[in-house]
Formats: sequence, C-alpha cells, structure tokens
Amino acid sequence: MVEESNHENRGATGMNNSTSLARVIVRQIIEAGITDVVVSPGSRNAPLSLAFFAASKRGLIKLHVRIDERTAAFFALGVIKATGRPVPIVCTSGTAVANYHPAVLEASHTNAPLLVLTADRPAILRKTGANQTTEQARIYGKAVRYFADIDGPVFPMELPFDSLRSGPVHLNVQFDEPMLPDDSEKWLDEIVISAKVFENRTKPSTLKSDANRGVLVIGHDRGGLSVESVRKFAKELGWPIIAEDPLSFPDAVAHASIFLTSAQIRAALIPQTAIVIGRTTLSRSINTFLKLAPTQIVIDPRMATVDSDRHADKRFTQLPVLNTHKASPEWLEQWDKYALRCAKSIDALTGFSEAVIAKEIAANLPEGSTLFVSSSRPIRDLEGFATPRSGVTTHANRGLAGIDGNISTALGIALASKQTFAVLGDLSFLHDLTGLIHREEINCTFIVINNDGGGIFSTLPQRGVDGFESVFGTPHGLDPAAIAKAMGISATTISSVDELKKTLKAPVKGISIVVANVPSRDENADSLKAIYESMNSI
Ligand SMILES: Cc1ncc(C[n+]2csc(CCOP(=O)(O)OP(=O)(O)O)c2C)c(N)n1
Ligand SMILES: [Mg+2]
Repeated sequence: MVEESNHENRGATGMNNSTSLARVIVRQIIEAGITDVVVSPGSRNAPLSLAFFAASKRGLIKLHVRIDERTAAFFALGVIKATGRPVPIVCTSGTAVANYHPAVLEASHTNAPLLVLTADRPAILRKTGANQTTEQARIYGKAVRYFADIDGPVFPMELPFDSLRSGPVHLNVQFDEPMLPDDSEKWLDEIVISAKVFENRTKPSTLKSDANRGVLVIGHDRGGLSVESVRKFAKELGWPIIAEDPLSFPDAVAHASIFLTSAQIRAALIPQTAIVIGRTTLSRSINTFLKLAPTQIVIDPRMATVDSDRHADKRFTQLPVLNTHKASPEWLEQWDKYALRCAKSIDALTGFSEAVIAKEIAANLPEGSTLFVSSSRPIRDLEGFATPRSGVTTHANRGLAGIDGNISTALGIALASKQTFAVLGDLSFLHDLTGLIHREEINCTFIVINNDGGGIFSTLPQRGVDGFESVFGTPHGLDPAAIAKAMGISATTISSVDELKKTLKAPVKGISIVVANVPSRDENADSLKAIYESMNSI
C-alpha cells in the first residue's frame, strides 16, 4: 500500500508546494479581475481555501462559503449570470466533486464561465484504497471546455482563462502534505489586478433575406446573447417578435404561445422565414408553428460548443449583420390583431390561478428589479400570460431546465442585483432547500407557487395514467412556509391578487418566502385547456 508522503514538500520559494501552487492559482484568478469565489469546507482543499480567505480579508475577492457543493456551484452560476464574470468554485476530494456535476452541466449548456477547482490527493494514491480518493480526472467528461490534472511541483502555470470564454473549465489540483502555510501573507502585496474581458469577439457575417413575412423568435436565454444586443438586432430587423421572455422584449407580440395553440391561427400566420435566436424550449405551440416556416435561420453561440449538430437552413454563432427587408405593415397588423384579441380573454381571467399570478407578477414587478424564474409551469405561465414590458432583468436556468439548484441560482443573482424576486414551483423550492443555508446578507423575495407537486405533468399526455400521482404528480403535503420558518427565514402565505401586489411592492430586505397556495393541479390543467380551446374562436 502506498502511504501518503510526509516528506517536506518544498519548492524553490521555501514555501511548501501545496501552498505555493494554491497561491499561484489564487493570484492569477484575482489578477484576471475575478471578484467572487465559492468555497465548500474540506481538508484537501485547505491550500486554496486558506489562500482565498487571506485574499478576501484584504478585500481582493469576495469569499462565499456553502456547505453543500451542489448549492455552491449553482450559487456561483447565479453570480455569473448577474455579473458576467467567471466564478471559481473550490471543493475537497471525493463525492464533493460529483455534487458539482449538475451545475457544470447547466454551465456547459449555457456556455457559462464556471471555473471548477477540485482538490485531489496526489495521483500516486489513486486506486490504492486511500480515503476520499477516486477518479476525479475528466469526471465531467465533455461538459467542460478544458481539463487539467495539476500536480504539486508544476510551476509556473498559466490558468486557461481563454477556455472560460466558451464555458466551464475543470482544474483538478493535487495537493500533498503539508498543506498549511507557514509564513506571512506577503504574497498578497504583489497582486496587480488587470481585468480580462471574457467575451468572444469575432467578425460577424451577413444574413440576407428577401422575406417580408418573416418572424423573429427569441428563446428565453437568447443563446446567452445580451438583451441589449438582441433588442438592437430585433429593431433593425423590424419583423414581428415572439419572445419566450416577454419581460425582456417590450415590443414582442403579446401572448403568442397562447394564441398559436390554435391550428387555424397558425395557418393564418405561416411565415416565409423564421429567425430563431437561441432555443425555443417552452411551448409546443411555438415549436409546431416554427415547423411551418419553409426557411429557418438559427442564431445561437452554442452551435460552436454543445449544439454542434443543430439543424437549420442557415446557422450563425453570433448576431449577423442584416441585409433584409422590414416586414410589411399588413403582416405586422395581422399579428397585432391576434395579440389584442387574446389579451382581451386573458384580461378577463379571474381568481387566484397560476395564470393570473403570472400575469400580475409580470405587471407589478417594480422598475429596475431582477427576476429569477424556475422551470416547469412558472416560466411557461410568464411566457404566455405576461404583457411584454421593459424595466425588469430576467434570468432562468434554461441550459438543461433542471428544477435543481434554483434557490441557489436565485441567491447568486440576488447577491449582485438590487432587488430580486424569484418565482419557483413548490418542487423546485423543496429540491434546493440547502441553498438557504448561508450567513450572508442577500436580498431576495421568493414567491413559491404551491400546487403540491409537479403541476406541469397534468398538462402533458400522461395525465390520468395509472400511477400518475405516484410517479408524476408527487404531492408532498408539506408547507414551504413552515419549512422556511424552521430555518429561521421569514415566511408568509398568500391567497389573493391583492396580497400578491403587496408582496411585489414591499421592499426586498433579506430573504423572505411568500407561498402562494393555488387551485389544484387538475383544475389548473383544465383551465389552461379551456383557454387554449377558446383561441379557436377569437
Ligand atoms: C433535476 C430535475 N429533475 C426532474 C426534472 C423533471 N421535472 C420537470 S418539471 C418537474 C416538476 C416541477 O414541479 P414544480 O417546481 O412544483 O413546478 P410545477 O410543475 O408545479 O409548475 C419535474 C420533476 C427536472 N426538470 N429537473
Ligand atoms: Mg408545483
């Protein structure tokens, strides 16, 4: 059996190798202009944890600590979303590394610059039965843009910041004993910050189209392109806009995902060309509509990384220069006509249903606020029932649409935003309760749409199959407000639009949970069906 070495493991600097290596890494991270790091407790990552802690004491980086690595990684994703800067995450060896995997996948599918630093024992201990030692090298497979297995005495090394421009990077860092520093913090005096730009910049190509009955469809995360750049593109194009996120595009056609459920309306609105920015993952109606377009043009930076086999008549990995015709006024009017008629029936909806809640949240979010919205029904209800507007910055985890890590992502966003609201389904909330365990001052109001299970499944073909409630609906019978209170977090329950409006007007101070108890999942699915069916006669 190979024993861990106890020899004095020192490099030319006099400092032990593990501490020197950790300092080289931390120094480069800070010098690149990275401002936040998320650390989880453990022994093997001590060199990195202590180096980051020392740097944070000097105000060189903000240190966030999370005991749950899954939470830690999703929190980092939230910080990335809000700041646009890479965020390193640091954990010990063993299962801790695997707990990062969900967020690494989400980062991979959104090209997010997550810098994963996993501590490991020296490679010589692999396959020897040594404690907390497993195959960490390449554990995330193709989900990372760059991987390196870094050995103690490798100096000097340069961190692969360039790879972070297109997604997550994994550095597995082997640390040998001793791992604690035994000198001063003088190394911090030598740090000089020279912030790097983490955006890809290449020359755009040209999109040529003769269509005057075109349509622009914008996926919720815009393929990672900024709202400003897509707004500018959309304005120049002058085509009707279908936006999965109507809170980012005030000029979008309202309620398109609802009125396009009607086959008659789809047939009346067949475009010559559809330009799709990002991916459309929310509504069948829009995807069915898109299939009617004889020409489809896709703009999505992810085709350069994870979605390389995506099919389209023309493909662009960044916003192209336009050589197109503006839409004819008749074509624009036709879209507006259906939007208006649909808005009338949506305005007539009453009660405290999921649809009404989405409509009211969209209308009453304060100017300048930030919204995180979970997958499943909440994001689809906002897509369908919100009246398009500006003044709100929205985020969601649309890379893989997981219901995991949602509390953490929202808190990461809230950390770097002024006033944040997070709208989560009850299962998405329960899935990430450890996200609430931290000691930071973060301002975020969570609105939990509680339908006691996965409401979306009642809107899908499996509704009513034998075992539906057991394997799809999954009611839990828990009160999210009581759970939050048990964790020392303020929580209330609401059951009217007035209370919801008050929630949205109240100052966002600290973390609070507002649970909206809504009609049953069955009732909700029935009323959605009725709304869709009514579209045939608008
Ligand atoms: C990590 C993960 N597990 C499972 C799923 C599949 N899934 C999609 S929606 C959903 C139910 C979500 O329930 P809730 O958050 O309460 O939202 P609702 O459907 O009630 O609107 C599940 C389990 C997923 N997307 N991600
Ligand atoms: Mg639910």
